[in-house]
Amino acid sequence: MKIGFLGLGDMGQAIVPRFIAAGHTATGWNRTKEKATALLKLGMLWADSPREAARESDVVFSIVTDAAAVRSLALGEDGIIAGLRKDAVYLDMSTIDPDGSRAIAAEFAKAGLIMLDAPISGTTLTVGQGKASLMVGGDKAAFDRVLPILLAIGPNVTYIGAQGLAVQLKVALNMTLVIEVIGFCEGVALAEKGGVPREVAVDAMLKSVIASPVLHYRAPLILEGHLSDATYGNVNLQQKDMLLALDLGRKMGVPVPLGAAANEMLSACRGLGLAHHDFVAVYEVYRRLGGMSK
Ligand code: NA7
Repeated sequence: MKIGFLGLGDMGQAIVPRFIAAGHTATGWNRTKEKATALLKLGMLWADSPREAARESDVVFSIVTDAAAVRSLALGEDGIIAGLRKDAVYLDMSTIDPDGSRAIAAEFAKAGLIMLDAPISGTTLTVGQGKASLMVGGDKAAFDRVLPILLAIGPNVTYIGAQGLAVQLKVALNMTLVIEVIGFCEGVALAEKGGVPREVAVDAMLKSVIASPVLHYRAPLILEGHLSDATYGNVNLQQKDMLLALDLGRKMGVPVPLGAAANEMLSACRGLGLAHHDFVAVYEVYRRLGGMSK
């Protein structure tokens, strides 16, 4: 199949090679062209605009930072909407607010075109391992048509329901993930201040019932300390999703007190100049609050 791919940030760069490896033809575009260099060497073709990428494609994906970015590349003058064929399908994989996603999909529907919300849960690491999971909302028949292509990303593809419900779920999932990891940081800090070496605390906790995939792959970053360059999701990106969750909770009348507390810890990371580190930098915040020396 011919695939158009817009947004070659960390996630896009991890996903496109999976399509190429599965034998699809990928045509990519990114606002900053330099980021495409490695993918072009892998065989990805370049398009000069989202419209051009969409024109020749059977399926078009985007994955960019926020709703404003999705709007600009989907609905702009040279956007996907200007190039997408009626028999093609557009899937946005970004984590954005459900209403914003539905509003963009409504513009496609008005033009007789199909857009699905298809956020991905995973990191560059889990995408590379084929372990990321995809949630899809919108037209079920279109979902059934693109399912074989989605399986190139990973085996866990779930149809969630109507337009916007997949991003609704994704925001809830990311909030849960952040609370879980920050809870782990809090527990390790408590053990460490009491005299348990950090490695021993982390090792024992990962052998206990609280262990989970996300704790397993982030725990090494906690052991290295916040100065590690590795990042699966920096503080700014995670806080974007926490703010989406807090906003949804407020609008719908669903209290999310643990989400609010976790979000405050992300603000503390930013205040300490740790915004571009993986959000396990929260561990460093606990260490400083708890009076632990380096
Ligand atoms: P990155 O690595 O920060 O990449 C962000 C991407 O979004 C990158 O391709 C950016 O282009 C692009 N971007 C950001 N703003 C715009 C605008 N205004 N117009 C066009 N393109 C834009 O993020 P990830 O890949 O980790 O995550 C992307 C999404 O998936 C996000 O919603 C996560 O929550 C999940 P650039 O290279 O800066 O020109």
